[in-house]
Amino acid sequence: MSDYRGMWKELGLDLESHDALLSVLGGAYGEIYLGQKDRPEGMKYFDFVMSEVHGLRIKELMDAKAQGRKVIGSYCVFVPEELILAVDGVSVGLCAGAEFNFAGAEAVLPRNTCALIKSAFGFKLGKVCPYLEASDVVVGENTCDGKKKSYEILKPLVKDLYVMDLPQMKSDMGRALLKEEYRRFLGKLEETSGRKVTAASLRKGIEIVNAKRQAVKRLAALRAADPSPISGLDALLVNQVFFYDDPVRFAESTNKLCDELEERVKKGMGVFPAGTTRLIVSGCPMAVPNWKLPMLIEGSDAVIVGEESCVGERGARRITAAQGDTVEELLEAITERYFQIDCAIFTPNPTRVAYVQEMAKNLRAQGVIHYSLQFCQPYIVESGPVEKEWEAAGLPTLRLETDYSLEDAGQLKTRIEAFVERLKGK
Ligand code: BJ8
Repeated sequence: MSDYRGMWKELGLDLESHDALLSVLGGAYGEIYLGQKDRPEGMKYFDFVMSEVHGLRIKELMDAKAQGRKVIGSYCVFVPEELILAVDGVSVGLCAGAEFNFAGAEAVLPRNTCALIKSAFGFKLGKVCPYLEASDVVVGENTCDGKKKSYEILKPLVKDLYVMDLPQMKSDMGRALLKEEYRRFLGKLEETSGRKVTAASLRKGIEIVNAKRQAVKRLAALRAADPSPISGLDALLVNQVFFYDDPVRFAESTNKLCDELEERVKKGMGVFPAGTTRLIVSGCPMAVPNWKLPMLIEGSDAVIVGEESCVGERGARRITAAQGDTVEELLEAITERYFQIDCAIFTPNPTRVAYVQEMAKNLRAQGVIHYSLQFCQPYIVESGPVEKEWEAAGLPTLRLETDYSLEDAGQLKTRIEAFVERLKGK
């Protein structure tokens, strides 16, 4: 890695803490990812991205800023990258996947806050997230109560916080609210960038994002093969890099990986032997470097063949119709696409249940692991009814609740192994 210390210092990072974080992250990556057997060659690109996730990619953001482009950071898949690209901005996901400086986070937030929110605060207060420090605007949203209220505390800590007002019901009123919110966000982007959105710039933004979504959809479909040509850990990594990388380069690299995976499928090559127990993970998003659960599952004689998560199918499976000759028509198409996201913050949220069943059928999964972060009310509350429906439909389900620490790893592994045993031969 080149020497980026000058850049990190300029961004106001705490160099000592940041060095410690990178060293832990690098060690965990080496152990969890590089230790896997028979990985596709195409994963080398994603290894490279991860090795430069706080280096080269941040340098690219700084270069973009020097050219007058704005960096927009966010924590939720309801923030449309299409709109950001339409003002020539750069969209980045913000750090929230590691247990870092939780003591600092707990000084300003209740202890019983989910790990994702505590992580975002831990990174901010510990000054170790270059994405956050490089962001010209940080976008929050009133999704769950934890996030909604914590943005009030985040506001004075960041340069410019914009909070999206999102609906909670799939009603006509909810849809209208989402469209008006996206119109307001477009205004904010125009004001921040000094650029006017045109139908052509918005259509181009839609096409770029559609291409990267198509690429991850292609990857998702290839995992229907038995043996699966890629591990769940690697597929998750691709879905995580989705939020950081340049979108055009990401789509190209993912498609190149898929070309290779197609060849593997033709030859019957996989990372795990054919007949390995196939699982879907459904629930809270897993941000980098939250690899704990997939690591435990794939170390328990099972392979993950799909993620029903915002870092996965829930976030990427729908494509926006790039039709329309006016900004208004395209905004309508974007609203239509995002309004279908089946996050547990919606009440009721029936399409999520049905979609997991469809995924299980298409991907030949034998069971579902429902993953909730501790204190995440939306997903924990929803886990009871969804488990009942999946079990009734013949889809065995294991409900797990955890956080980012490794303290419960042994206990989780025992439960996963017992579940995999139950599924053998199904
Ligand atoms: S669209 S899932 S990215 S809100 S884990 S912070 S819900 S208490 S992340 Fe999410 Fe958008 Fe929904 Fe997706 Fe709250 Fe739960 Fe914590 Fe969560």
